[in-house]
Amino acid sequence: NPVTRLADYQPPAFLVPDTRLDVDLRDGETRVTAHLKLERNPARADRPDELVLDGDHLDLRSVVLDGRELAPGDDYRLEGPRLIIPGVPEAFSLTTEVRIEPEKNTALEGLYRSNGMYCTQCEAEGFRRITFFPDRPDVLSRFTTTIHADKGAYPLLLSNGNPVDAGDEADGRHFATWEDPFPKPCYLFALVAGDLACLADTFTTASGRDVALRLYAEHRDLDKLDHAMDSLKRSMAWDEKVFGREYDLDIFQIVAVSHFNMGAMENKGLNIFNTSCVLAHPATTTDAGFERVESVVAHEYFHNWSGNRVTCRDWFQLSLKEGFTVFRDQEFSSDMNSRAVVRVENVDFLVNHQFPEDQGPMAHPVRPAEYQKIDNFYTLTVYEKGAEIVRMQSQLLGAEDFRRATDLYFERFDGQAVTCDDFVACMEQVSGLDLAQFKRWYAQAGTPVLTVEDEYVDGEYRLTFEQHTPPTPGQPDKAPLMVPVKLALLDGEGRALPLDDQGRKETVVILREARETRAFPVPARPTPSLLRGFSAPVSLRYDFDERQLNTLLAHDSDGFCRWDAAQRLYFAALARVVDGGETPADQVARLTPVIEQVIARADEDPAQAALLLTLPTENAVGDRHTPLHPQRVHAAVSGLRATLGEALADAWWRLAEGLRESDYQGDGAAMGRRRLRQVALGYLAAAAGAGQVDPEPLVAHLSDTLAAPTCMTEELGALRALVHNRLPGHDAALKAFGERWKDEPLVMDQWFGVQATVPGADTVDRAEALLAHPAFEWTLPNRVRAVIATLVNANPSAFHAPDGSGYRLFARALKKLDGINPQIAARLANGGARLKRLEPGLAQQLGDALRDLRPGASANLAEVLDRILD
Ligand code: B3K
Ligand code: ZN
Repeated sequence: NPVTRLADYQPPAFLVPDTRLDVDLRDGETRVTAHLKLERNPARADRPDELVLDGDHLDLRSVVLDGRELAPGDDYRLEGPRLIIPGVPEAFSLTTEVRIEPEKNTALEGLYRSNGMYCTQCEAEGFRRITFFPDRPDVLSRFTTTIHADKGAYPLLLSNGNPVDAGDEADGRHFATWEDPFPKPCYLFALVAGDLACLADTFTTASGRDVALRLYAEHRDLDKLDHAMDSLKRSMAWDEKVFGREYDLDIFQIVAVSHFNMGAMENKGLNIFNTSCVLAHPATTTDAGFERVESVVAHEYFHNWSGNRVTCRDWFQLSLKEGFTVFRDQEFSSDMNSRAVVRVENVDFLVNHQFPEDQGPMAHPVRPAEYQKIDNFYTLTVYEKGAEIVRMQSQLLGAEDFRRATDLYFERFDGQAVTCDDFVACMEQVSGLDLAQFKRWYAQAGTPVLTVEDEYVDGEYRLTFEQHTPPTPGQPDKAPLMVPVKLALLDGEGRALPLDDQGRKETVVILREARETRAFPVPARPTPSLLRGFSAPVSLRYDFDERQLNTLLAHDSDGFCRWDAAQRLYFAALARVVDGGETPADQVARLTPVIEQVIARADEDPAQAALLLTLPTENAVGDRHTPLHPQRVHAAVSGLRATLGEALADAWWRLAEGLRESDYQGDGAAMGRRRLRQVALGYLAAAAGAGQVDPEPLVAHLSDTLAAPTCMTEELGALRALVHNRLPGHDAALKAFGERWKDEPLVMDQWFGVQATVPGADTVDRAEALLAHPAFEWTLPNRVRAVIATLVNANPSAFHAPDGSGYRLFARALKKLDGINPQIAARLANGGARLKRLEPGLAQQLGDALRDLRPGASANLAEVLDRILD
């Protein structure tokens, strides 16, 4: 695979101020004519006289330069996927005509078909599958797009910008022309042709302009668009208020498509969404689904400024738009919901998904220095750790200066393609801070470990911080980072102590050295509340004793620290079972008082209580034990859940009954209550499944819920409890559910997912059967994720089946998918990243299965396999 390096960046040789596209859609034969205005880029001193355009899967029919048709071989040549025209003038026009086959495009990149509609996905390098073009984010062009198609089959023709012309053509065909006044890189191009239903609304911007809002989906899904519309309007208002960003076109459109490689795409004025991230209805969508729609709608909308108006110079800068936009959507969700709960959810996700990435073979900096396939770098590191880096800057500057800095950033770089350095420079200019050392966060991979030790002498509490970032692939040595550590000190009653003369009870220590000590004059040895709000994305090591953790859990005003204390108590209990030879029952006496206390206060914030009562996942526990014995970890976690289910059965029943709703409510408080109820039911079901309590009353309760559910959260929760714990009647319930929802693909994804996550090695056989189910489609990424990705990533006791059958299924699926959709195959392959941590017998089997895939693997898949295996 060829490697692209940040150090080799050169500005483009030619600019494309204007692009006119003519797309003639005909089933089996689509023609794309591109009229480009090109001119030499003055920023390129070496003045190359060859024009090089990217192209992929294009059948080139003609090339016309300044009105003269060029001859293949003499006037231009095709070199691999590129079109090369030597000896071009300073400024010229170029028209190319190509044929493409969207119907055969299962990679879902470029122009393709999904359920009878045409749509596009161009980021990162998909535009080259539509026409020849300098397919790089620093070439910004003004696009005018004309689409022609059969009017009956495709009454709706959409592209970026504003509609400027439309009309009928011969043979029952029609056309529409769209003009986007904002110069943009081609990765933001989009086109849709289909027969879709529309939900329309308007939004009046702060300056009084009316924007038409249109959401499109298949006709049967028209009733599932209200939540997305509501989320969109709230996003638009929020971005005006919080970031001063107003929408800029007269129309904003979102189209839902069922075949989509990821969540959604921020194409200028025409976002395209995976149906799973836009459709929502209480009967078919869980509360988590509603939250996801809200945040993804916001995220893509926010890109209009952070990504589109100001875009990336090159793909190494991806986090410039993604990290910043994730930060923006997290802040939006915090303002729309409970800030403390959203913060814990975001940290939980980062720590349990991004940290493992940063500690494994795929570790890379937030701004990578090189890649083989950029598709493989749309990672949790670029997105989530990137968001934490922006968050730290926002905290270092404070709210006011941060806003001034983002204003400066948007103003200074509007219409430009820029770098992460440009972003940080705005922070520095406004605040006067020197962020040179801080910028190591962008360049250095790996999770920093922050070890804290303390002593109390002569009325002084001394904290010593030691930071160390372990080596990652290609980066053996790390330099100290700038680490903001927000902290408080709690007294015996859990009250925060004054830390200085002004009586402040919270402070931020900014670490710069490998080892530093800070002293605080306090009357007695306190309990430290460290890394409040998760002020830096580090792994904190401090030897908390159980009494301190109980104090933090009971009294800390910081939501993250409370949750972290609970997690530490659970991890410690599980470690005593996994490695210490104790049993789950041995943990009950220590954990039940803690849990009872959380339950007693659950009314205050049921959603937060649900988070505090949730045990760590098997993956999270497994990542703390080397070598990894997945079955041992599974036995410990499921054993503890069942044991706590039994020991606290009365309390769980009180919650489950007390929180049961008679009518559906969609507000946040109701969602919090449902969430806590599901946690309670989960404990009871685990106990019933393990035979530790009589299953009969619970089965009756769950069956009642399934017979008349108030919403999908309740219905799916009841199904999962029955099926995962193999309770009486689980098969019949699955069957009934599958029958009831067979025409709702997104619900069927859940149905597949529930079955693929039944704990136990025999689920591999079950998964094989699911792959043979008539509703399983290899070309539908949501379905592939529902069965295979959930098995691999969320069901360790099945994936790591002792006989290696999980690994063989994994390898077979990767091979099959690689021929259909290499991006999806490569993403799924990351599920093998724990290989080196596995106990030797399993590591051998997984390695053997993956090594067999290397010959003939796509560039996407090969890059991931190489990292995992080498
Ligand atoms: N920018 C897109 C992701 C594109 C992924 C291309 N493989 C969605 C988002 O982050 O908003
Ligand atoms: Zn994004």
